[in-house]
Amino acid sequence: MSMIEKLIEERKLPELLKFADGRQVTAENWEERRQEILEILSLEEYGYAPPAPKETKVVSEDAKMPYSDFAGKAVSKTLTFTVETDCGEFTFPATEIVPISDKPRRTFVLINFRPEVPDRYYPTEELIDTGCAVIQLYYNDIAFDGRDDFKGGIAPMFDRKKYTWGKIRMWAWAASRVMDYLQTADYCDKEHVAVVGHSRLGKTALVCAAFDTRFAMACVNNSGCSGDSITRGKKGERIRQITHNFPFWFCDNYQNYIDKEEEMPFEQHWLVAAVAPRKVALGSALEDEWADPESSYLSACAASPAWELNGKAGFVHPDRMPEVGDYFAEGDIKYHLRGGKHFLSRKDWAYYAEALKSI
Ligand code: GTR
Repeated sequence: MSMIEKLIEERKLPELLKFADGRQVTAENWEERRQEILEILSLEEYGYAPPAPKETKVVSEDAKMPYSDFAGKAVSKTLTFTVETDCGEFTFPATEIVPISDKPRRTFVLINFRPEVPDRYYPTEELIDTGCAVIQLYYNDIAFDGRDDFKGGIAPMFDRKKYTWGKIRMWAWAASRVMDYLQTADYCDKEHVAVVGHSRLGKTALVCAAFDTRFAMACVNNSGCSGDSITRGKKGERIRQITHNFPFWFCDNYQNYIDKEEEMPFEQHWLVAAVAPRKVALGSALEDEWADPESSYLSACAASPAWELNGKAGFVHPDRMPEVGDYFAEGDIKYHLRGGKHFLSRKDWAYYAEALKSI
């Protein structure tokens, strides 16, 4: 047994490639297993979301931006989207920065903490230089990231008895509405759209791509607890702390596993695997102990069989833990460990842009 296999075995993870009824998962029934995983994660962790609306309408476009057009290299626009909900219309904005080119642009959907462009998590000019478009939504425009008894944003637009979604799923759902729009956007290379987010929004990006197969890749930065990090044996943040500080990110059932991680009928590597056979790019930072880089890396290792099953490479990595500067990009799961703290840095973006251009 390899060193990594041993470390994974010590975590006593629930089986990824076995159905709840004990059947073995094969390449042929992987999609059925993927649906089962998504069902369990909806029931136990993130809650159920309403179905996609019939239409995501662009109701206004504002081409005026306070930052000009980035030396004439890109066109920027703020769009306003409207969707029909069970309680009337819900409207939210998003800002796109599209490099000027006559070819379709690979596109990032960035779920961000602030609406401004540029932003400290959005190095705009560097990204324009990669040739990729970015469309950014601001998470508080969808649902307020705080205790509001689900009274603001999209939350009260649906019956909570029916749809138990926590805010992570609400933000992810909105990113899927941006994807609805991208299906109609001339500039967008529809086969190469990635969803990207950092920290709580890294968790969101991973959830979004797991549920929405139109995304070719999820770029998941420092997502940690309830994101890409395996929960069993995890250091730093655990279910107790995250559900105490941010109960509204999840459905209520998740609280059943406070200090009972070993009883969870699921694990976070299942969420990573639910993106298979598409791509995932995971990013960790050495000093981000709260997220626990080791548990993210082992999660990538443990998720890999979902790709291997489909005859794909999965996660290609050496038989050791990662070191600062490592970037394992060969397989379908890409992973990097950079130095420094919890942040979505230019360095992380450089890896994600390289990954999106390579797929
Ligand atoms: C922390 C939270 C983490 C992470 C982070 C962030 O307070 O405990 O799970 O999501 O916030 O989003 O910056």
